[in-house]
Formats: sequence, structure tokens, C-alpha cells
Amino acid sequence: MNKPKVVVTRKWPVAVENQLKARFDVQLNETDQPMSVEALKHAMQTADALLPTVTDAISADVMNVAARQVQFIGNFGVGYNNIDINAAQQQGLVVTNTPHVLTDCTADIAMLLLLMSARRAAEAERLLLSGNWTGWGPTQLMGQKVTGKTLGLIGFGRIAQAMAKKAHHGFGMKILFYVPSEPDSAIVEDLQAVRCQSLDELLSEAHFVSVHCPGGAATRHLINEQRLQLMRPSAHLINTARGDVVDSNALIKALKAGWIAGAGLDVYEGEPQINPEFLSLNNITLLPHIGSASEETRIAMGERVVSNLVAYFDGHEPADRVV
Ligand code: 8YV
Repeated sequence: MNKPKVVVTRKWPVAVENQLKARFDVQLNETDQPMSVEALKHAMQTADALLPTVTDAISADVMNVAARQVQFIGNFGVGYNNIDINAAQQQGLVVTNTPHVLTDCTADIAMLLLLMSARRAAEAERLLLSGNWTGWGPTQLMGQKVTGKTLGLIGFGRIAQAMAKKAHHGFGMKILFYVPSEPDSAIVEDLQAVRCQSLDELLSEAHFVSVHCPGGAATRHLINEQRLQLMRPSAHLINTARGDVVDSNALIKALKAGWIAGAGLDVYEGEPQINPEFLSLNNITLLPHIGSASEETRIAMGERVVSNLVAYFDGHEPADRVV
């Protein structure tokens, strides 16, 4: 039997590309340039499986090609708001993602941003790099202490819980969270976490607010001007989830006006285009979507896609099936 044809849209770690080569008739992307809509549509018509990332918009238009051959979409990432899931379901496509393996690394980046923002580390580094540092000063670059403060988590899934563990057990932080459905009581107990009745309550109480809900229409601009005004003037907003959850213009206004003290971002509305005003602010820490970017995690994400792919073509239910 012919090997299934698989198209990988971006460059993956070599170790997992080799696993794909061993089992499938695979088309890799050595250039690592995101594929055009036309190239994605062509792949839909000529391959059996497509393996996209957050940078590929798999819209209804891309899926609705004439004589589509692709039956399986294995997303390299846990978030899948780059895929029109309703359209995929309607078309009978199988879609999988890569949960669990990136939980700790993404939570680490959220903690890194929290610490950097609190202690003004990006601003401090910029001072040093500019050559303008004149030496130690008793009131220089005073930030906020992290230990013992309150962390408010928007969403309480795997990544939020991993961050809460690090923050509570490592930094003695009090944990608040806001989530629509009741979470596992053992985790809540272990973290001595408090579930807020409303998002507004969480925003007004927390010293640090970290976003961990999915992106997409339901959460677009959840953090808007009015909600930013509820936060403490000494508070910091951290976003490692999806850029569109936070209204960029409102955040810029809040940082300029001092409604909040700082922000740490790993994700952006319309990335890789970034609102240029972010670049001119001093009270912000900016990372280029590196939440899961450790060697171990990126290999594990690829392996997770491979095992879902193998299960699917062997006639089994893939472990990480989304639809
Ligand atoms: C990934 C992420 O790197 O998995 C996710 O949802 O945001 C990132 O950690 C990216 O999505 C890869 O497609």
C-alpha cells in the first residue's frame, strides 16, 4: 500500500521530521516560509494529511476546495483558533492538537514575564544596552515584590494550573481564578486557590493578572478599556494565551495613563504585526510568541502530532482529537 502523503507547513525539529519521513510520503518546508493560501489549497487537493501551525489560517475557504483529498489536520500546537473548527466538522475532517506537552514551558514563560514585568527587567536591560547606565542608585528601577502577592488567572486549564503551582509553591503567591466551569477540587485545595464569582472581581483584587483562556470570537477583547480600569494601578497584565483576548489599543492607553503598572506579552493581535506603540513603551516586556519554544517541548509537540497521525492512518481514534 502507498504511504499516506503528508504536508508539513513549516520547518519542524529534525528529529520529528525524520520520524515523519520514516512512515509517510512527506513534503517538508525547508524554507520555513509560511505557505500561501494557494499552496495550502493545493495541499488540500493533493495530500492525505496537513500539519499546520498557528501561522496557517485553515479557513473554510481553504477546506472547501474542489476534490479535497486531505482527511486529517494535525495541528502543531495546543491552541487551534487558526483552524475554522465548525467548517472542519461540517466537512467531516479529523482535527487533532498537542495538549499536555507544552504546559510547563508555557507556564514558565508566563512566570518569566510576570517576574520581568514586576521587576522592570526589560526596561533595566534597555538602560544597560543603551550605554546610559550611570551606576547603582537607591531609588533606581524600583519595581514590585512578587513573593506573597496575589495572582489572578483568567481561565484555569492546564497552563493556568501549572503557573499557579509555580507561583503558589515557589513564590508563596495567593491564587485567584475565574473560569466558567467548576474545576477539580483537589487542585483548588492544593493551591488554596479562590474561585472569583466574576472576572471584574478578579481584576480588581489581583496584583498580577495572567490570561489563559482560548482565543477566538468568544473571548475577543475580553480585556478591554473598562476592565483595565478595574485593575490596581500597581498591577501587571501577562498574556501568553492569544493576542486577540486583549484589546491592544486599550492596553496601550492603560500603560500610558498609569491605570496599570506594566504588561508582559508573548502573543499579539494580528501577529507578527505588532502595534508600533507597544515598541515605544517602557513599562512593557515583549516576547515573540516563544511560550512552547524549548527543544524538548517542540520535539514532544511534533511527536504528539506523529502519534495522532499514525493512529488515524492505522484506523484508530487519535488521542488528541478535537473534532
Ligand atoms: C505554539 C501555542 O508554539 O500551542 C499553542 O497554542 O501558542 C504555541 O505554544 C504554536 O501554537 C505552534 O503552532
